[in-house]
Amino acid sequence: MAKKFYITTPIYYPSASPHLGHAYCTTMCDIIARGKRMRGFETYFLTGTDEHGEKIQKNAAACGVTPQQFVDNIVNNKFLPLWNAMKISNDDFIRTTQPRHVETVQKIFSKMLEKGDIYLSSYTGWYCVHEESYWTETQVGEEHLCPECHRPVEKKDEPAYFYRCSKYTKDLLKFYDENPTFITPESRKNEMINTFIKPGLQDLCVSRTSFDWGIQVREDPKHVVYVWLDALTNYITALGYDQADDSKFQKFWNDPETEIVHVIGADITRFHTIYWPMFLESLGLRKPNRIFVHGLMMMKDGKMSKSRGNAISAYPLIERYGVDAVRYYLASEITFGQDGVFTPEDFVGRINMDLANNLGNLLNRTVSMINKYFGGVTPDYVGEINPTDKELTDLCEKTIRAYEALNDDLKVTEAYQEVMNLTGRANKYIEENAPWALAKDPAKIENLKSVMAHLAHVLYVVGMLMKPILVTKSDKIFDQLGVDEDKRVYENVHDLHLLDGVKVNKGEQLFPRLDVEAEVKYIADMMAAPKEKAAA
Ligand code: ME8
Repeated sequence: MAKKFYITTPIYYPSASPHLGHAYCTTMCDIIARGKRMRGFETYFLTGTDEHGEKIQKNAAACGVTPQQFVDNIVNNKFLPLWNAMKISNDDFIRTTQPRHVETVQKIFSKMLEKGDIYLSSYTGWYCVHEESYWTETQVGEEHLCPECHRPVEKKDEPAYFYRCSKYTKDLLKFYDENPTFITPESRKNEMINTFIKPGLQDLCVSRTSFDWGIQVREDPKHVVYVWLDALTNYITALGYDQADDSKFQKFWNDPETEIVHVIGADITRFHTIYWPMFLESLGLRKPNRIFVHGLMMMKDGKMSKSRGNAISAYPLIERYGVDAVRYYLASEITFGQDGVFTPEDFVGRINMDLANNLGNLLNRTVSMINKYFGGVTPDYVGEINPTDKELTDLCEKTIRAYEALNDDLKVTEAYQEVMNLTGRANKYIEENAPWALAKDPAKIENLKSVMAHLAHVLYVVGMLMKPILVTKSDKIFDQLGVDEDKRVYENVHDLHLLDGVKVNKGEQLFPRLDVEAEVKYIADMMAAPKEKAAA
């Protein structure tokens, strides 16, 4: 039976257009999902938008439209077209204003209420609209600033429902201990324990009465459900939890064999690693296998964010350099799990070095030589003839194994680095064997054939392993190698004879080399252009 895999992105706030940071997270999840599907895992990939809350209500009011009109506009005109342009292969798109979600959140709230995990009390404290979070007197300090985003907070005093965190704190710590990879990287776990759990976790305020753009509490309609309780549950409501057809929920959540991964940014670790496991415990449901915390994409002047107005969009980059190049840059330049800084120099340099020089060149040289020396027909693979033939075939197998293991461990950047290393080794193999010299010596014809067969095999392997990133260019590699559509399958990476006697087709440069100075200037100008700023 196929192994099952469920992966999710955060559901983003549709308060403004998504920027390259959002595109980063969604693209990484897409690369992981495509990789798993390609390798035969039964995969479900979810993304969506988090549409309730005071921030959205205020943004909509500022634009003179209803909150629903506001979010519809941003989702339909900004998010969905971007995911389309980035070739995101999500299986579903959840919007928290959809009835399937709203009704299920109401049921979830009722269950928690019935169980005594949620109780009515009143809240007096400091509230940050931007973070949709309450803070204590100590946390906001004398200046009354939000400890998270440093904006001024507002004093609030309202009746509110609370979630009884105290009931589950001990279980949570036990769960962390028993599941050491639940929070990755591990440093994030220590941060959560030391900053939030050890000082004593307060019960969480899970309803609001000061605005109404949210999911109504059925039992007490002047309350709306706190946006984070609403949002986190998307991971199960989208699968049909507690709905008439819950077959996806049974398959991708309830089955203990399914691997469940939530990928999030560091800014929302607390909600996913502390409250979400507790909510699941309340519902008697299993927890995800992993909360993978990726780093933030920064600009030279700090975190890229909508409200700072320093965010850049993925669109102009896709238009000029193509979706494959942008996806490759995102996956390779920033080690998954660490922060990274976007600079035009790194962007152009990365594409030139890896895609144009390393991969593009290997394809170009190989196809040209098969044309020149063998009339365009790839010679049969006949075993190891040249001194480094075996090393190269062994490296192919080793790369495939490392690629699978690293990807399964979510070390995505490292996995694709292995593929680039193989590509680099193949370019070196050309230099070592100097086919142009072999071609001059009729006694070396078998050596020359072997070099071409080996190179074609490496290119097939590289094309296949890169497919989750190079969503259009991998097929161009296969086109140039002459691989039939039905032979473009993952299992064939081990088949050394796949390309025996196959006719190659010389095509265009896979990734034309970029003029560094001109392109760096182009991107820098684009970054300097005035940008849409979030109303929040
Ligand atoms: O927090 N670099 O939504 P959000 C990398 N609705 N990733 C970034 C980024 C950056 N500069 N900026 C944002 C919310 N992200 C909630 C989530 S989930 C149940 C609810 C990514 O629109 C990153 O993954 O503020 C971050 O966690 C997410 O966008 C936050 O998106």
